[in-house]
Amino acid sequence: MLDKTWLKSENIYVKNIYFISDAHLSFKEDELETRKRKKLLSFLDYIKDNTEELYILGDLFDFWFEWYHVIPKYWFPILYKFRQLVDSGVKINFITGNHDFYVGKYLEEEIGMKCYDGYKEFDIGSKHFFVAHGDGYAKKDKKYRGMKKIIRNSVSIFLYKTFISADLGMQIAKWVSGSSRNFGKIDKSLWIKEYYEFAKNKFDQGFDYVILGHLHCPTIKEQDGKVYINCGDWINEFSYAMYDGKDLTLNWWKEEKK
Ligand SMILES: [Mn+2]
Repeated sequence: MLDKTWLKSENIYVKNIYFISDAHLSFKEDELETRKRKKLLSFLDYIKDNTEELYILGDLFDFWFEWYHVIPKYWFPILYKFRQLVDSGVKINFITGNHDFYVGKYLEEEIGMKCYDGYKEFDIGSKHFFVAHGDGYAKKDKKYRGMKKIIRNSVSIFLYKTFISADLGMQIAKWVSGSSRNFGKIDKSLWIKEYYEFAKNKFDQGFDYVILGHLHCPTIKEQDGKVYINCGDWINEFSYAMYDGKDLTLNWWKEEKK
């Protein structure tokens, strides 16, 4: 394992850590979806051997819901790739977003991801990280926060799992989802400001790096050595954040890298 690690800074050994968000893997099998999945697979292949950890900051799926015995069938090649990464020693952390509707045990038990609801705080060397999807952080998103409480409570989930068959449940999801592609195109300048305010607030609390998603707008802001990044998306941008043990950077995936 040692040959894969490099001495970077502060005398600690670190491999690159990658952060992505908002792939919104959908049920559609059209050209855009095919391209998206292909790009994501090539990215995962690329990072397989030079990363220690991958953070998925939410909205990996347009809709994910697990029944007691059934999971959605659409994204097997990607789930399999995640499993290969885990088997080769990459830690995958999945902080769920508003579209990853109900993440049960499957992704942890069968794929080996670690799933978190909300946010995660952690340290690498002397650096404090705060990462989250970020839904509900903007003022305009408040209405949604109230709705989330109702939809996502354990009683609603129990009822959905028990009384709605998987096929009907996925059909309902198909009817109601599909807005995410346009979400990437609406004007979110106010949201971007509010997210940066949120990050600055976290800087004041002592965090060095704040990484969020949800906005589909790749953004990087630096303030006195502290960095806020919005990961963008894997629909139009194919952007990701990377920490190499020294710097946190925002990058765009170009398949040629392979
Ligand atoms: Mn989102």
